[in-house]
Amino acid sequence: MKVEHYVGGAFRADGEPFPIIDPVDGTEAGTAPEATREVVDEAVTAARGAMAGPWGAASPQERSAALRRIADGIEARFEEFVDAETADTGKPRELAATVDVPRAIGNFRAYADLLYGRAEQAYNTVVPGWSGSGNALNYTVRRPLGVVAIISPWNLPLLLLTWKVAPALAAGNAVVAKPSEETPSSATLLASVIHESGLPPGAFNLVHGHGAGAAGEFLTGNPGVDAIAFTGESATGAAIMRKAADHVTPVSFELGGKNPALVFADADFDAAVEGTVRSSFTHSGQICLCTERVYVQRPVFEAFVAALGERARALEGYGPMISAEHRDKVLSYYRLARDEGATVVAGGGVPAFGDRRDGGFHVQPTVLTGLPETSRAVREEIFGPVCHVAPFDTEDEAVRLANDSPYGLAATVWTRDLSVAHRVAPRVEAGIVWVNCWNLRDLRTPFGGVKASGIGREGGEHSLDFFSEPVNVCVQI
Ligand code: NAD
Ligand code: 6OD
Repeated sequence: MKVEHYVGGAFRADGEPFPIIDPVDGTEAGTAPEATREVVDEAVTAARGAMAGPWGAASPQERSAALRRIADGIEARFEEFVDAETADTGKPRELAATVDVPRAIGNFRAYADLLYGRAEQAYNTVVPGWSGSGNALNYTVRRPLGVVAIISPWNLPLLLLTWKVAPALAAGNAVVAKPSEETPSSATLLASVIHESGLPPGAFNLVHGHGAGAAGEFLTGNPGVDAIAFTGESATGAAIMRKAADHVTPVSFELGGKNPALVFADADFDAAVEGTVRSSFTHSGQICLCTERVYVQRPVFEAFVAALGERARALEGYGPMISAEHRDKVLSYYRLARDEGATVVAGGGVPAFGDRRDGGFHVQPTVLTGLPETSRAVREEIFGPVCHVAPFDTEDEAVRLANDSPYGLAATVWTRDLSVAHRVAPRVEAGIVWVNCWNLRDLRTPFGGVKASGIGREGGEHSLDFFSEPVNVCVQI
């Protein structure tokens, strides 16, 4: 497919082409155009124009209907989206077909539903009351922020882009989106669906290109941008925050993690092992919610390590790292862990397939033990198919180990004891704690991270809160 920008309702491909690499075999699969500062500025101007036109005046019901048309448009081209997502990321087709693309549809429908059913109540609250100098009627309206910049990563390209685009449009904003330079294809298809859906020109714009010193930075530094919603690495979030400070631009950040799993001795053993296989190795560990630190209560520690190692060694059909650079980063952590004294229970290297995949960026699913909590492999986000397993004795120790991290995105707790689950979960410093499950999502619930894992919450009305501004109107009676 042809990867193009989408600005002011028109597709264009100006800018130096850069290669899109197939991570499965390392070959060049196509190119994408690198947006210049002028293209980015034009996209922001187009978005401002849309806010001044019919899109800015659209009612919540009209916006809801628009989101529904976009969801239907993705559904109608389901296989094309699966193809695009699979080609760019190298992830197993089944994953794209059961998670990424359905969730993109779900993201638009969730906000269409939320808007349609609750627009009036949620957006206009009437509070008759008393002010210092006399009777007054106060009411609050929510208005969109204006032009929202959305910058997204490569790991779940369509899911994470639409997770922000849907609520941003629902709240009545115009969007300029920049997907990851590694995975531009599904975003381009989305632009095509949005175009066909009849959304007014400029309400959604798409620019391609790199981040630092390029399209991403041109966008976050543009004074016409009223808010920035970003998903990606914590270090990138810090760089964007510095840029946003110039114009005091509000930010919503979903950042990195080093997520713990706490396995208590009374847990359903097989479910905890299977759950940890999923939470550590789905999409080869390239999901921000993946587990990289596993703490197991001592009576079942040895058995758990053996079972997890066996399952990791038996994994087949897993996808590659996104790029040669990322593969090298993950392998450097495998080496570092060894140097720091780790025991490698499973994996630790590069698989040999004897086919075209040997030119790609695969690494083996890896289970480590024996590292001190101070080691870099235990503290730093690796973002690959790897976890370190360590024992604990008491509930307090488990909580202390889980919280001893600069990150705080997600955690899992495995136990049959409801009292343990309810005592432990709220003490874990994370935006979401899953009990006896992982990545079970209700799109109305708050999603986000604490500490270096993010700023703010997305999901349901939490996203609508970020993407709109309450304005209080006070009428003296
Ligand atoms: P990244 O931070 O390298 O890139 C993300 C996006 O930011 C890309 O579009 C990139 O071009 C852009 N970018 C990079 N530097 C920029 C700059 N200076 N200014 C503006 N834009 C810039 O992240 P990645 O490697 O694409 O994704 C992996 C990371 O994302 C991991 O750390 C992972 O934990 C995190 N992540 C977090 C969540 C979450 O919900 N918390 C979800 C997915 C991924
Ligand atoms: O499920 C979600 O809504 C979400 N934001 C997932 C993030 C996954 C990170 O890679």
